[in-house]
Amino acid sequence: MLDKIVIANRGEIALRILRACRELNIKTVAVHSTADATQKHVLLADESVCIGPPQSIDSYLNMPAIISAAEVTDAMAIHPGYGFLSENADFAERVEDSGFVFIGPRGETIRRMGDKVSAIKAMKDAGVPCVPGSDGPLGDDSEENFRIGRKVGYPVIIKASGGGGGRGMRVVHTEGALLNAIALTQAEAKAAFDNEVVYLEKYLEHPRHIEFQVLADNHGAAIHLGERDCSMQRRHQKVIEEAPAPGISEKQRSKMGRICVDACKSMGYRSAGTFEFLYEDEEFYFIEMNTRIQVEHPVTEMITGVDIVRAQLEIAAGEKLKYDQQDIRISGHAIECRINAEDPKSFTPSPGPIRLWHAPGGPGIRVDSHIYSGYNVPPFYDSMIGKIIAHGADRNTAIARMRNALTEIVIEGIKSNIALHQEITNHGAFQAGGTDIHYLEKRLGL
Ligand code: MV4
Repeated sequence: MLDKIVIANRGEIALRILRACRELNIKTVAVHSTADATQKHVLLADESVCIGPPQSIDSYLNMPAIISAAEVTDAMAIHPGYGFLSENADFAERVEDSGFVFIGPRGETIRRMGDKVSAIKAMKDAGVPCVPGSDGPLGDDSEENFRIGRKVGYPVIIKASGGGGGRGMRVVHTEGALLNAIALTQAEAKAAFDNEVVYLEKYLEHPRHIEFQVLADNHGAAIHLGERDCSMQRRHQKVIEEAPAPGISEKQRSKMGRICVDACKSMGYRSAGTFEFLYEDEEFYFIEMNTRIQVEHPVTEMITGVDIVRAQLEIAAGEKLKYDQQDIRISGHAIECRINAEDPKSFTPSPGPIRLWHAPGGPGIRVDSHIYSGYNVPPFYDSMIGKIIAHGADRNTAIARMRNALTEIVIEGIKSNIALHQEITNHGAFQAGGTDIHYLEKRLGL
């Protein structure tokens, strides 16, 4: 096993990684900014190293500072969590070139999946269903681009290959708007990602966002842990996730899961990963792959009993997967509400001191949060301060437990989105299940 690792993140995921390490008797090094010295995981870690001032660019994104912290503490590996450097291929390579294990896929895999054109090509070659489209970069031949647009059929969407997660995309409704949209998206992509490559897809108007969780070891084994529905979102920020996805049959799950597992094997994938799909009219269309642990991993843990962070650590230590696909059984239903320190009306961040915090509890309730009474939410980072996860034998039980949990929470000193979660979970459309990616923004009147 790994003897000591650096946790190169903050907040609830840093605490989640620390807890997995303690279970496995792995020593922990917390690296933190000057604003984060009193974070719960910093206080609990075996060692801590301050890596810089509050701004992420100077601390959590500072590669030499993080690698130096691993060197001075004699750690063996670095866990990047999510966000920050987690999907930075150069960082993964620099970590491994410095003699440490990067707890995630190989740098080369991160790079291939980070470039959306090459990710889609790899998936198509591996037999994963993709959105009909240009099957590669758009060139500067207008007639050829018109031909692609006509073949795919309007509306279409132009996406930057260097984008992802909702950045660098433009919907085109008519042929007359195509060339201008391509030129604009190329210019924005060049400025934002220093990569002007764009591609075209059929624009799906009312899809759901359903993603499959996979685990792959360094010995050629791979399994899937079923899917999550992440359609409840606002401005590309997920608000509620759940597993399994309402209305997906065991037959569809095992078919899509097998396709993802085969794709992992064909590209030599390693560690935890997620295949993101749009789901419309009973069909799945691959859009992106995430090569990191995700915020919403707990809903999958609750319905499978698999500790995904522990599995990442075991895989990084060179161990074989502890489960075959036949060992994975989906049990019940889990829902996660992301708790943000934000204004309930304007959604602007609401940092500041948490005067009082009472966590919810009871059967099937899990709280992944680093906050405590007296903790100060710094203004420099993401406003998510924790996640409530409710598990139950069926979806209605999970919803009932979540609604109870939301009424139990006491949080004073900062504003939060608890009331929004109550509104959503009390509403018939959510209770029926299967709302699309536009549902929440429409309800909020955006
Ligand atoms: C799409 C799409 C419709 N059709 N692609 C946005 C984030 C990025 N991961 C991909 N996105 C989309 N790609 C085609 N061909 C609609 C979206 C989209 C979306 C996807 C998932 C979750 C929320 C979303 C919100 C708006 C648009």
